[in-house]
Amino acid sequence: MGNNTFYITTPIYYPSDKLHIGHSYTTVAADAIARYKRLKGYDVMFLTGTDEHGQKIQRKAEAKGVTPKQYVDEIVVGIKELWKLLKITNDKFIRTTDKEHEQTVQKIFKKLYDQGDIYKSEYEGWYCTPCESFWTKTQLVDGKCPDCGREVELTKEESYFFRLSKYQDRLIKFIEENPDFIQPVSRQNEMLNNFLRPGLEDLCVSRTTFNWGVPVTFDDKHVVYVWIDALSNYITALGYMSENDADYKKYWPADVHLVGKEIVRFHTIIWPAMLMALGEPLPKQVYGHGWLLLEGGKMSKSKGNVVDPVILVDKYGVDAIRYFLLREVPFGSDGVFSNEALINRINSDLANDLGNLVSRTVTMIDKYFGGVMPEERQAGDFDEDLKKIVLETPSKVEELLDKLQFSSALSEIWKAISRTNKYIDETTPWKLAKDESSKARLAGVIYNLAESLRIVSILLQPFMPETPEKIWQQLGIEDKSILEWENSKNWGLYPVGAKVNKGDVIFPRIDIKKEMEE
Ligand code: ME8
Repeated sequence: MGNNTFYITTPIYYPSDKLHIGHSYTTVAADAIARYKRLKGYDVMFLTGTDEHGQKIQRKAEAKGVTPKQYVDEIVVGIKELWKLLKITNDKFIRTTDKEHEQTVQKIFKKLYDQGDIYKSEYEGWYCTPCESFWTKTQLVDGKCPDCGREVELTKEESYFFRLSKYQDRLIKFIEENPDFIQPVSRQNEMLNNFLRPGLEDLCVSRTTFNWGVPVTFDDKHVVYVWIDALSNYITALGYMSENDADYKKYWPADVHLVGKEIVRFHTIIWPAMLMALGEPLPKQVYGHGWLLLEGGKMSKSKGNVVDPVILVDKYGVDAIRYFLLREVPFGSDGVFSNEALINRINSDLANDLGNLVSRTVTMIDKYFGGVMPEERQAGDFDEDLKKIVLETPSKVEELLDKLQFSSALSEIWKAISRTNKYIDETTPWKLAKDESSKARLAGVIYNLAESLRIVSILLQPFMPETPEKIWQQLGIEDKSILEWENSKNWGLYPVGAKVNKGDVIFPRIDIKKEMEE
């Protein structure tokens, strides 16, 4: 483990259906952090992937008349295309059907069995024969199968169990001693009070009622059931327990596992207990973000009330979608996704505030100075205040991004953009342009606008993969060294003599009335 490495993961998604905007939310957030850390000079490992085993996928495949592998292969192609469309810069993509992953899961299972952390017993549950599903008593609806509403029978099935209960005290101690481990803090209290302190039961980790899973090597009527298979991805992807474990040595423990709030429990109880049993270090942080809701309900693949990210990106562009996802809702909280809110954000923040600033600045250099930033310029009122606000922004953005506060970080950047727009109103360059003797002051004003945009564009890079480049192109910045992250903290690097390129509007306004009617 080097000091300069940074390992970030998303959950591995179920390829049971096409992914929706909720999955994109986690992945875009992880991507923004990965990009930010790379800009800061870290050696980043960013992992995402798919969780492909289990009865649900086996059934879906049967219904479609294909093998489970054929079924997931097709969905995974679409998922990879989606990440490409959203400009996701993951370094690896793990599939739980990868041979290396399956082999390592088998080794992990065997090791835990050999050392007594996994044992064979009986799983007692309520069985729905037509659905071939086990349910716990609390899952039943009016004593019937929650899926099909038919009668269930109390049945016993031979299963392997993981000794989760053995790790309870160590887990409580670890969480209490490491307050950063579970974030936001509210989720830490929830884990301690609702799950850990009341007591943990051992966990059923194998099944015999379906076979689409990783076989248990020493008892092949069993397949490894869900969480041991899924959670292990974070280390199997790095070559854990394999000959080529250089990445494991380099990047583990993970700096942050980003997950939705509904799976915080698995990541902060089962996963650390597994790692304790394996004698491996625990991840530094599990961050459980909130849900994107749709008209009061959670999006779900099966409900069909999904928002298709492919359609949204085609319509509004990748940067607008990424901006909206990261800006609209504070990361730890739930928030509502609506087309109307999306269009409002695009029009007010992107088209108005940012887009207008770019086009006004470039237009003025074009119109008043023949497209070339002149050398002679004069300082004046409002300059120092503008400079102060803009130069305060980079460290605020860093502090907030380090805490995964995307929305507040963007809001700080927009404060700098608004301050710059206000500076135009204060300095009235159109008036200065009328008087030849104010030419140097006019140049000073416009220079400050360009400089402010240079700084803002550097800071936008983690969030928006396309816009900064467009701004640099229009401002005629060729020397990339002035665009390095650290140079967002230095004022005065926009080059004299830069030749601007007046281009297309970077964010066209959207006619909300027309859009909502479609
Ligand atoms: O749970 N709002 O996979 P999954 C915000 N395979 N985030 C959302 C969301 C929404 N409406 N809907 C989904 C699994 N997500 C397991 C994980 S990890 C070892 C195994 C995001 O396909 C969020 O990150 O159901 C959530 O945790 C994840 O997708 C669930 O994806």
